[in-house]
Amino acid sequence: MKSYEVNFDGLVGPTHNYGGLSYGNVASQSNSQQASNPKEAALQGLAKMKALMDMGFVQGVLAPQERPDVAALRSLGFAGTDAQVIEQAAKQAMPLLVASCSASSMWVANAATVSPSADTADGRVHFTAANLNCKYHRSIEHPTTSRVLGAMFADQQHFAHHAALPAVAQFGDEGAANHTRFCRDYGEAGVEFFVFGRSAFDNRYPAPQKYPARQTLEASQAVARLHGLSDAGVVYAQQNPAVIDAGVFHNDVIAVGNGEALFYHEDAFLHTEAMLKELSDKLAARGGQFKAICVPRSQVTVEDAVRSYLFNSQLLSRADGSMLLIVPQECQNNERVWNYLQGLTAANGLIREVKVFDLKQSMQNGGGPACLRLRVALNETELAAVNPGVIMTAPLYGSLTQWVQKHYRDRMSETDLADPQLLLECRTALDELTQILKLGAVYPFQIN
Ligand code: SUG
Repeated sequence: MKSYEVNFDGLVGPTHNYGGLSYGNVASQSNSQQASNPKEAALQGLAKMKALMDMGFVQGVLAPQERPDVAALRSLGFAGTDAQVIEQAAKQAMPLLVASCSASSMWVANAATVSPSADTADGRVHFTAANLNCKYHRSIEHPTTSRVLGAMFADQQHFAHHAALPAVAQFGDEGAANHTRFCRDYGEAGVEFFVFGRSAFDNRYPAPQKYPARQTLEASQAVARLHGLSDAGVVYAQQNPAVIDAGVFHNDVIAVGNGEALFYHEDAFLHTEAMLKELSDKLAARGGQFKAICVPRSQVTVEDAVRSYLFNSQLLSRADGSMLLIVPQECQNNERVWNYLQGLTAANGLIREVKVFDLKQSMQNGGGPACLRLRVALNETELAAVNPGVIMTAPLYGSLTQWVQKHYRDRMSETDLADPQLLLECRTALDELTQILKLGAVYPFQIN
């Protein structure tokens, strides 16, 4: 049976703004308080989805969340009508209003960890929503994420959904941003690669000194257990704490994998040799041949990687077995990174082509091409069981573009977030979106 890796991209929400909310994420910190352009952000994201669809990849779309999150503000003690809740929060605790307005759910690589049916004990595709509990503005995403994923992958015969792990730092889970899967073919059993930043219960693992390590070993192990993965199909590795302190807040800022290949920076991991050997041995036992493509620090520094987001790229398989790398424009703007990429494709190795996308609006908050997509490997039967409303087509692209043009503002600053009219605009837009994507009622304002 034919299998696919489907990329579900997060649609940027109408409140996209630069709140400076993510300590440890260099772009988020350095663009704090700048005015954003939500309309442009959403159109840039849609252009990438359309381009991948036009290249022949199966592309899906994941809906944004209801923001401002009035219920979250109410749980923090603000009361009255919705407009009064927003007004009070703006007066008394602007940082909380900003957090409750974040469009951060667009980075759907953090929405969940997904294990394809070929890897799981019960033969279903498993999803665990990420608790994202390192940052308040992201910790409020998972209930709606679970409802949206449930509406997209509703068929219980094929899809199993797990609630987010306990919301404490010891089980900090950032979803697929720290998870990659290696396989010979998407439909065959593979090796799932979980990368953690620290251990919560075992102090033999070193931790970063400056910035938080968002993913714990214990969270990764819990997800592997929930999904029914076998030891033969799992490898755990620790991120180098020094790169977390240099701004690599997720593993997908320093490494990306696809098929049998891992493309990574020389400084990405601890105990790299042992880790590569384990990946290679476990993949070989499943009939695959592991290929490691290491980018040396002499050519691209960790700082270059963080600035350009070279590794936050999408590594995609082409029909002839070679691979294509989707990178953000910031890679072209960095001379060393661009030279490296020219050399890489000229060498005629596994990665033969690089395509550049303008995702500046998202990049300024630390979200590149890979952050914007959640990969779900599906066989033909499973793909047929996905809610067809969320699979990208030319007409859907047309409808979503028109929807953005109609509902989105082209400028958003802190004062705009305090405008109670924004809440009404967002709810009107999202209500229409759930009809376009045939999701049913998934938002708090639709179900309460
Ligand atoms: O969690 N930025 C996101 C970026 C997530 C990128 N995802 C992956 N690498 N997979 C984060 O730090 C910034 C929001 C703000 O500052 O307004 C933010 O949440």
